[in-house]
Amino acid sequence: MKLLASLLLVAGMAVTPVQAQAVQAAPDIPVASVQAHLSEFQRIANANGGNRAHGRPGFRASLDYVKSKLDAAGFTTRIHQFTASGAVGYNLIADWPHGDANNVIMAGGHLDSVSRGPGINDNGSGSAGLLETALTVSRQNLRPAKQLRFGWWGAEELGLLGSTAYVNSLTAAQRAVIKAYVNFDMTGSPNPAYFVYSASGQPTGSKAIEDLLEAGFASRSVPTELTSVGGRSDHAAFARAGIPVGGTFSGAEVRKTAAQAQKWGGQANVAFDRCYHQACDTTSNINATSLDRHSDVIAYALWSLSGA
Ligand code: DPN
Ligand code: CA
Ligand code: ZN
Repeated sequence: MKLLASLLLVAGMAVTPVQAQAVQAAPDIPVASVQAHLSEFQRIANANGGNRAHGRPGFRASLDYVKSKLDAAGFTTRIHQFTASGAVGYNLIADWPHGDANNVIMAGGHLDSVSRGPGINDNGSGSAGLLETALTVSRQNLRPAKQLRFGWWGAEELGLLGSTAYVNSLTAAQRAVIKAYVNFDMTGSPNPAYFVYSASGQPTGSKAIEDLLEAGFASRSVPTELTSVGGRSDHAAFARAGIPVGGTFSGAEVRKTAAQAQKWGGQANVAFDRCYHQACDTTSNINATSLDRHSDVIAYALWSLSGA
């Protein structure tokens, strides 16, 4: 059965059903703490030529910051090294060493910025929300039924290179234990949307994860829309490997419609993120309400998926 499941996963056919089983209420992630991580990413960019890009010192400094917080909180961390575009790249993998290691729930986002700016919304926001969620797991001394694993990816901006290198480094058996991957890339857009990745837009898009993320926003009375993000972020590497995926997104270069402005507030006919991939993607380019809500949904999803 195990071998058959692995073979099917390699063939990209099997989608393991994801079971949501919230036992303990998900915590409220403190947005001030998420913002403090963003300030640190901004400080790191300022001290390293204005960016946190692949192959540049600001990327490695960002990774070292996240890793030191996780190590102090009791995570088992590992730096996964790869080479891309002639430079050494790094992914940071952090396991909460509790729960069933044969049933792993994974959450991640990219930690690199483009070279033009500090990348605070793209993707300091998702990175910081994931970090604060992980630290909350530790603070609560969570004992989930399934094992929780977090990933911070390098070289996403060059074509999902870090997440792809990580997935490619896993054996079929190691892939098979990952029952779900949820991705958080851009969660604090200044003119925000509350998008959930559409399950139908992915080879292994999971309706169960889509439903769960929608329920997370609904629990805070936030209306959502589904969006087809296709292969534009790191979930794609996991989807290609047959792992059920989902995620949330507050929008990038596309303009908010009048109907969306009515529903979510903000400005119609203005991009969700006017500073997308620009030097102005700084800590001023963050909507705190969006950052707060998306970060709370990270926790909502992980508590539920892991059977916390
Ligand atoms: N992946 C983002 C980027 O790095 O440019 C943009 C994006 C994020 C697009 C999430 C779709 C969904
Ligand atoms: Ca919160
Ligand atoms: Zn980007």
